[in-house]
Amino acid sequence: MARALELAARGLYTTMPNPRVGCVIVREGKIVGEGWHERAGEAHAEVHALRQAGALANGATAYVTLEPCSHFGRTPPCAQALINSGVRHVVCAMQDPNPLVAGRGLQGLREAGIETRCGLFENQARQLNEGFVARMERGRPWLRIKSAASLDGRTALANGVSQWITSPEARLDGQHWRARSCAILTGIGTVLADAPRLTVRDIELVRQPLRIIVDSQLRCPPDAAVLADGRALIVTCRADVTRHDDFTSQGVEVLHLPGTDNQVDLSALLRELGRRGINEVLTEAGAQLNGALITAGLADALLLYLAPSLLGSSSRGMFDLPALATLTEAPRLTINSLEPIGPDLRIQGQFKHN
Ligand code: AOF
Ligand code: ZN
Repeated sequence: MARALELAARGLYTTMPNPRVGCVIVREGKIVGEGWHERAGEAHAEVHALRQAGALANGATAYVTLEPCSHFGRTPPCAQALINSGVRHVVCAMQDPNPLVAGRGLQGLREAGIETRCGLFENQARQLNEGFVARMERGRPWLRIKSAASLDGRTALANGVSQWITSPEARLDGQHWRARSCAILTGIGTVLADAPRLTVRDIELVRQPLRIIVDSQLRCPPDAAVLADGRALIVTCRADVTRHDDFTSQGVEVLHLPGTDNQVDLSALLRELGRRGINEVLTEAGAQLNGALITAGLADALLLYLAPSLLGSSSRGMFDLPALATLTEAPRLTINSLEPIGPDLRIQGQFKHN
């Protein structure tokens, strides 16, 4: 299963909106077939592995990082392919949270007389697909907030200067997190202040992540760098369609989402992204949008790069949160990892929702 997880991870940048899945077929202690899902619309992991194993699959054990599917989607059901191959045992890491499958794959295998087990390396399998799992289980994507700051948590000087606080190594690491995401989310403040492109430049991709700009008053300049080379979505409270034309005429979609106090309803936005098959969202935004996402309970994870410098308390902070009266109200996280990246420090945390 550890090997199957390794194979699954090869699809990190390419399987979306599908999950990353790996499969290993073992007979008499030897691997006779391996495969992984490469791209949505193409063969599933099991199909590749079975093809490699050929007749050797007969009587073998298949290890799959996700319950084999039972539905006719873009490809025929893998559970049936496993039954046809003559495998005797199927071990999977986790059930498929897709309501089209949800246990029916395993059930079909059992009914065909195949011995099944589920739950081996389950945590690792869920973590590899936290976006897909989140979308299937709760209807909205996994949302990761990325930020880069000085050791004292400052992201820019008081005059707005922020390039560059962290090292090129940390910025390259950030590119990997963009590449694995279905969408990059930012706010109009960041677009106006930093003119970012928010594209992936150092990793080869099937397609760029969708860039989403929360712009309640539609202040985005139509020639903003973030809108260049397609795949951008502006989310606004302004219903004025003639203003939308400035963007739609260049192929940029404008999504009108009313909210309270003329602020985009972020929860509605995330539900809409879930409906569109977005698994992982990486937020690269300023203190306002970051803070609003955390306050609304929509943030799942934090990816934080800290540079070994101090910018002082007159510099800008990372999160605009409502003033707290007691420490018990503070949003809390668990730390999942702590690693040096070049001269900087990378912290990964997960928000505790209660
Ligand atoms: C598997 N093995 O390798 C993957 C599975 O549109 P389709 O036909 O590709 O089906 C996609 C769904 O199949 C996806 O939502 C998930 O439930 C399952 N993915 N299943 O047996 C695989 N990638
Ligand atoms: Zn399948």
